[in-house]
Amino acid sequence: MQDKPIFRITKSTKISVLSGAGISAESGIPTFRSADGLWNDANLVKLATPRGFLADPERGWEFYDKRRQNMAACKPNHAHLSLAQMEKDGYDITVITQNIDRLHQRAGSTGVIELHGTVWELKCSNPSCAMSPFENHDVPLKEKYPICDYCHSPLRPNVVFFEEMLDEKVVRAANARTLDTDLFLVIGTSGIVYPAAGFAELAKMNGAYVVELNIEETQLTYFCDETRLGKCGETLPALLEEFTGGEYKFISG
Ligand code: BV8
Repeated sequence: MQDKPIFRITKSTKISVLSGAGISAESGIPTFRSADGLWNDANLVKLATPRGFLADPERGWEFYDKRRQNMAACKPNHAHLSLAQMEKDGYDITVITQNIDRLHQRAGSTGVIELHGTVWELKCSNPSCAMSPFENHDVPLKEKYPICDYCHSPLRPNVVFFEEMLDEKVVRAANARTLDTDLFLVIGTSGIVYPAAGFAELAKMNGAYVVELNIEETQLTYFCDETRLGKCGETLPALLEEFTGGEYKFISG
């Protein structure tokens, strides 16, 4: 049987990545839906909704402060680093991430599209307050739960909670890039959360070659051109070397 022709990456290939919690798993950040996943605890899911967080901001901040402490202690792994090196080596690559940990940026990727915001920015929970989101890297947080200096409402992490719309500009940027992509890599996501998972479907419908990297099959597997099972810290550098015909060599530093 004729082997499937390998996809060939050149410097003009437009590569986009949709990453999920699985890309940060080897860095030590827990995923959401595995056996010990965060979202198995319904009380925690509630805290990741606007109503749930505001009903108990102290509990909400306890949850997010703990995650910030965990993320601060973690480092980018070979999956994040191999994407950042690809960019440094002059390939046209854009990361669209569901993650809020900023490990892609810490690895050196730029122009990362953060679909769900980031836990390293705070914003006022009062939608009509003039205060804009700001960086905050206090680990642990200085107060039990921080209050807005302008309107004294509780501050919250600048992440997209469940039942919240994603930022329109962010969705437009992700859409535009997905529609201008030759190779779409779906890395470490269960493909359950929308609209994020929809970008993989859109890429496929738009004719991109879609490769899924995961440790198990997901609900996106059926339409992917390839699914490569294994830890993405290993499978991703290998795939990039294979698809560039060895032009690109991941240097683990
Ligand atoms: C929206 C930020 C319109 C916060 C997150 C009913 C009511 C309300 C809404 C809905 C509803 N039904 C559906 C919806 C829409 C909802 C949704 O999709 N729900 C799902 C659960 C069904 N979406 C929304 O609410 C979105 N907004 O739709 O607005 C609206 C408005 C009002 C009312 C209705 C709709 C907003 C979604 C954003 C939510 N915020 N996070 C925080 O993190 O605290 S979502 C959360 O899930 C994270 O961002 C996470 O990234 C994301 C997706 O999860 P994954 O990244 O895929 O992680 P997961 O653990 O699931 O999978 C990890 C994968 O990695 C696994 O496959 C595993 O096998 C693999 N893996 C593990 N290790 C490795 C690996 N792979 C490779 N290598 C390894 N080493």
